[in-house]
Amino acid sequence: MFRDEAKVFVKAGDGGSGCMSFRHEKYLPKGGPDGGDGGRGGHVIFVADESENTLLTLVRNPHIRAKKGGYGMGNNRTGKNGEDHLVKVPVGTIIKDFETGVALKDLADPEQEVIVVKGGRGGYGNARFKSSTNQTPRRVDMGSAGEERTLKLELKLIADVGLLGLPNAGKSTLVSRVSAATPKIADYPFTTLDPHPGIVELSGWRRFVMMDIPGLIEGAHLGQGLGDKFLRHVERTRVLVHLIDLAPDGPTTTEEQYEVILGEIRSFGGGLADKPRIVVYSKADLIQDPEERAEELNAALGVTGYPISAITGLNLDRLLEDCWRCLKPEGD
Ligand SMILES: Nc1nc2c(ncn2[C@@H]2O[C@H](COP(=O)(O)OP(=O)(O)OP(=O)(O)O)[C@@H](O)[C@H]2O)c(=O)[nH]1
Ligand SMILES: [Mg+2]
Repeated sequence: MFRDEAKVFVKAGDGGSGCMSFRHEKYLPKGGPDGGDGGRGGHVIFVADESENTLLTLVRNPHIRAKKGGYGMGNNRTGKNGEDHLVKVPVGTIIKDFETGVALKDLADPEQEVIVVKGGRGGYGNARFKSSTNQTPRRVDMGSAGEERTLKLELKLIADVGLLGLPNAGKSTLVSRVSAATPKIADYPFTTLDPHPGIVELSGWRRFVMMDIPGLIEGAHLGQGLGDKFLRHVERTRVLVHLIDLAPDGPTTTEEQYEVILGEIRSFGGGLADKPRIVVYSKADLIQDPEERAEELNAALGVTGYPISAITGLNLDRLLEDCWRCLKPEGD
């Protein structure tokens, strides 16, 4: 899990001032005070919205102000309440006080909302100050100031797609090619030591998180290599992409590499082996006829993989669309 962050300043609307007014009518020269109260200032409300998926808009517009309440008016009319300012944030946004770091709200569910700063109360008009001893009060209230504070927003992102493969299979290269992430890439095993997320953006505002993890080797469940603890980072993903090197430079064949990973995810348990898994053959640019080799491998392994290349871009769009389809089975 990693975070998108934003720092925002929010200010609710000030309450409108009360009105000073006396009733004057033809046959009622001293009709008494009739100044209405001011309206309440607008609140700033954050609401979790499923169509939002980034805090970027807030990073770019970090000052949010709600409207002031209207002034009170004569004839005992109350001022209009200031319009509330609704801010849509992605589901999963945690709102914290910037100074103290204390969490105010975790907007975990769609449509959930919270008033982060309250609008000021409208001031009393002079009609409120009328008493038996003061029939002509010349006093009104200003209305109180709207609350203000600085907030820190954090968006929890849970990886949607997890990558699996032996060291050097090309996992980090793939993430760096399809997202803005810049993981370390090198031609030696165990380049990646920690899980590393990348945000993949597709046309039509579609977006998902792809998690790059360290390579697995045979016996990882027994602690070989870097072990298999980091598999818990892909345990909650909805789909796995299994990369198999078409041009392995060690003694293990492509077929054996596939079996090694399968064995390790079975040993890890946690339902990992039953998750939807897309098989791809990486580094297609390094061999002569990758399509033919893919068919051969599919027949031998009983899967429906296809070749990809992070260098030439072969089938990368297809892979991302396949990931998306697995993430959105209802087809929206
Ligand atoms: N020709 C070619 N080389 C690739 C491709 N993808 C990755 N490589 C190379 O393969 C090597 C390993 O790539 P990485 O992306 O670091 O592999 P990894 O799976 O992340 O490896 P670990 O982090 O060690 O588990 C690097 O030298 C890459 O340049 C590809 O599509 N074509
Ligand atoms: Mg890597």
